[in-house]
Amino acid sequence: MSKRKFNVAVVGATGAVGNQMIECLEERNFPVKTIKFLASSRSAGRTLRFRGDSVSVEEMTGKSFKGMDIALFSAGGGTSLEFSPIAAKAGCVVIDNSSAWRMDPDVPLVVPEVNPHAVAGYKKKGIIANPNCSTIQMVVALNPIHRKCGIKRIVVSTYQAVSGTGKKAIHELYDQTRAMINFLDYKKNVYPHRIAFNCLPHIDVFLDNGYTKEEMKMVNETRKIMEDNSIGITATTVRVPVFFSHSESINIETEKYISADRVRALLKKAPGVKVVDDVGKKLYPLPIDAAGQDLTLVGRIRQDESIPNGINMWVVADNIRKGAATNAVQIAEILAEKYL
Ligand code: NAP
Ligand code: 12T
Repeated sequence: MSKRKFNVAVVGATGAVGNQMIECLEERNFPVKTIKFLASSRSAGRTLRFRGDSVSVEEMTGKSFKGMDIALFSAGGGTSLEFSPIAAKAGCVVIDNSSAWRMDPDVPLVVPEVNPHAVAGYKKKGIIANPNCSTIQMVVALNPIHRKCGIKRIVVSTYQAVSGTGKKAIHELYDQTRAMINFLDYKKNVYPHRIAFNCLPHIDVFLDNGYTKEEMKMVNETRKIMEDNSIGITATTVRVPVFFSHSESINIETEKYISADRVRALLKKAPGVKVVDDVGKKLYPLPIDAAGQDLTLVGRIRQDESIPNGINMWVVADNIRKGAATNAVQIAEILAEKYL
C-alpha cells in the first residue's frame, strides 16, 4: 500500500451497509486522512464512531465532495444517480453500491477476486459500481471453474437475508417474529407479505418478462464481471427469514468435464473462498457461520448426475460484508494502491 492517505466520504453512513463500510475501513486499516459521514437531513447531527473518535453525520449536498478523494455510496439508486456525477466532477472517485450505474458501459463493475483490472475503467466517469450481493458471492465461487472448464449455463436459486433490504427490514423480521411467538398481531411495512416463518419469491421489483429485477441483476452482472456474454444464466431469487448472509443453490453445466473432487481442490486455493464440505461430519456452509466474516463459503459440491458435465453446489456469504461493504472497500484498496 502506498504511503499516501485519503479523504474518504461514506454516503449513507447511518444505514446497514454504510455502518459496515465504516467498520471495514477500520478493520482493514484503510489509509484514511479525513473521514466524512453523509446521510439525509433526517440523521444530520447524529454522531458515529470512527477509530475511537465521534464524527458528526452531515446532510449530503452538492458541496459535500470538495477536497474528498473517495466516496463510498450506499444511499439508494436515486440518490446515487443524482450525487455520483457531482462527486466525480469534484474529483472524488465514487464506489457505488446501488444498482444505478452497474450496467453502464462506461462504469466498471468489479469483484476484486475476479476482475480487478477493470478498476482502470473508472477514469471514464469517475464511478465504479459494486455488484449486487447475490452476484458477488456467485462469481467468487464460479470464476475459477469458468476459467478452467468454461461454464455454459448457470441455474441459481437464492435464499436471501432481510438485511439486504436495509435497517427497516431487519426490524420487520424481528418485530414480526416476536409478535408471532407471542400470538399477537403483526405489522407489514417493508415486504408485501409476512416474512417471519415464510419465504417470498420476490426481491426488488417485477419486470415485464415476469422475472424480478434481482433475478435479472444476477444474469446481466455475472456476464459483465466474468467478461463473457455467452454464459446462459437463469435465476430465482427468494427472501427467507434470515437476518444475515445469503445462500445460493447453484447448478452449472461446463464445456469440459470436471469432477466434484477437482472442483473442491480448485476452490480450496481460490481467492476469497473457503470450502466447507464434509458431509460425513455434517459440515456444509451455513448463514450463521458466514455472517461476520468475509469469505464465500462453498459446500455440498457434487456431480449433477442428470447431464455429462454438471456440478451442484451450495454457496453462502455475508451479504452486508462481502456482498456490499467489504467488496467496496477492497475496490477502494485497489484504487488507492494502483491508481490514485
Ligand atoms: P438502509 O439501511 O435503509 O440505509 C439507507 C442509507 O441511505 C441511510 O444512511 C440513509 O440516511 C441514506 N439515505 C437515504 N436517502 C438519502 C438521501 N436523500 N441523501 C443522503 N442519504 C440518504 O439501506 P442499506 O441496506 O444500507 O442500503 C443502502 C444502499 O445500498 C441501497 O442503494 C442498496 O441498493 C445498496 N445495497 C447494495 C447491496 C449490494 O448488493 N451490494 C446490498 C444492500 C444494499 P438516513 O439515516 O438519513 O435516512
Ligand atoms: N432490493 O444492490 O432487497 O441492487 O435485498 C440489493 C439487495 C437491491 C441492490 C434487497 C435490493 C439490491 C436488495
